[in-house]
Amino acid sequence: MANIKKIKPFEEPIYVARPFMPPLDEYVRGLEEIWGNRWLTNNGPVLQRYTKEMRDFLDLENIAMFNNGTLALQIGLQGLGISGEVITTPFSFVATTHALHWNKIRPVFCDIEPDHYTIDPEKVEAAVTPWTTAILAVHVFGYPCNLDALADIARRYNLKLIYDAAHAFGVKIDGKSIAQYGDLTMFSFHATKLYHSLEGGMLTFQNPSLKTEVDYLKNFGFKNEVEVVMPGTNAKMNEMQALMGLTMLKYVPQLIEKRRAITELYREQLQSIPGIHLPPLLSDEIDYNYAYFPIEIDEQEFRISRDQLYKKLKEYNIFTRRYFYPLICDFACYRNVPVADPLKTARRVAKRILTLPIYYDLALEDVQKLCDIIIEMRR
Ligand code: T4K
Repeated sequence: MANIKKIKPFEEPIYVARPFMPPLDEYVRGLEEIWGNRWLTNNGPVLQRYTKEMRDFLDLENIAMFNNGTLALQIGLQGLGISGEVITTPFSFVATTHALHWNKIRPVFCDIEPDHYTIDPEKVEAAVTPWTTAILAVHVFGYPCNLDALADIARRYNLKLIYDAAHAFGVKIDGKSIAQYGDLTMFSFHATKLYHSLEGGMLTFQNPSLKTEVDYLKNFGFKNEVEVVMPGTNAKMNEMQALMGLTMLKYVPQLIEKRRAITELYREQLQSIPGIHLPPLLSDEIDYNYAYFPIEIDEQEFRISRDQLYKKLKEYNIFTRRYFYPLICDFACYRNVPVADPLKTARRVAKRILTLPIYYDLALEDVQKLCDIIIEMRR
């Protein structure tokens, strides 16, 4: 660590994520319309326009919008009538498992693959029991799950296949949106995501009859003014959220392109540093969205631990995150869930993972400086 003090800390904090803000005048123009028509929520005109544009964007008919991704997933599970046990990953944001819990479904945690941290299909198959009704897999960091293998298991055991694609907006496989895979997919449009609607969520699904069900569920179960057909909740997207989502949509290619440039610079600078392990490049058929930039720190080789690096970076005003540590199964509320699998890979990754800052407004010079700081720390 000889020269480390030569590099000055960043003057402004560098966070792991920062929302892209579209030109204010574009949002204000939309706000003027909302002010004028005094329609703020409950399937207003902006949401209707947004939903239509999103359908075109994804080339997908069956979509439903929500006020956040967590409620979208909860409602999706309920709409599909999932019960009993669901096989899922412990290496995700805790909301993935919470959505099961709120539906009184037992999570069955199984291990992940070492390269891109998605659920390991072999472990999924080994975890199937007579009570299993579905697989809830996560395209973690936007890395697509092993779609074919999971679809094959789901078909053979007659399970529903549900994807938490909170990180995967904009990802395509063979030119087709990742939204088109599985029975049901949830996206998060939270402020920290590459594309956002302030907060927001979306479900995409194969079976068109699910649309009516989830629309009832997100609006208290109302069928019309006088009929409530199920005990729904309130998970509607409001007009300000819809306006942000609508305003942002045309910027998606530009947002992804900037993140690609940041990712390339990180890779170029960090790939040969002993003790830093980068996920392998994705195969050619995948158009990635560069949602996150995770690295793994091997304490022996890097000479300081992941946690020491995380702390030291803060001294430089750099706020990385240990997504996803602790594993979900290690949080107090899930610690008593029986885990048959030792979760060897997930446990190793959770100890070593660090996600570095990546967002549209992050200057490449700052990425370079950040890499210099990391590299100097090993010396
Ligand atoms: N499934 C998965 C796999 C998910 O990752 C998530 C959410 C969900 C489901 C649930 O979707 P939602 O219900 O949220 O739509 C953040 C986000 O709040 C959460 O949406 C996200 N995953 C998770 C991975 O990250 P925290 O607790 O780490 O957020 P926070 O507030 O510490 O923000 C991180 C950094 O972002 C801050 O250090 C600064 C920056 N930031 C944050 C906000 C909110 C800003 O610059 N501006 C902001 O407005 O969870």
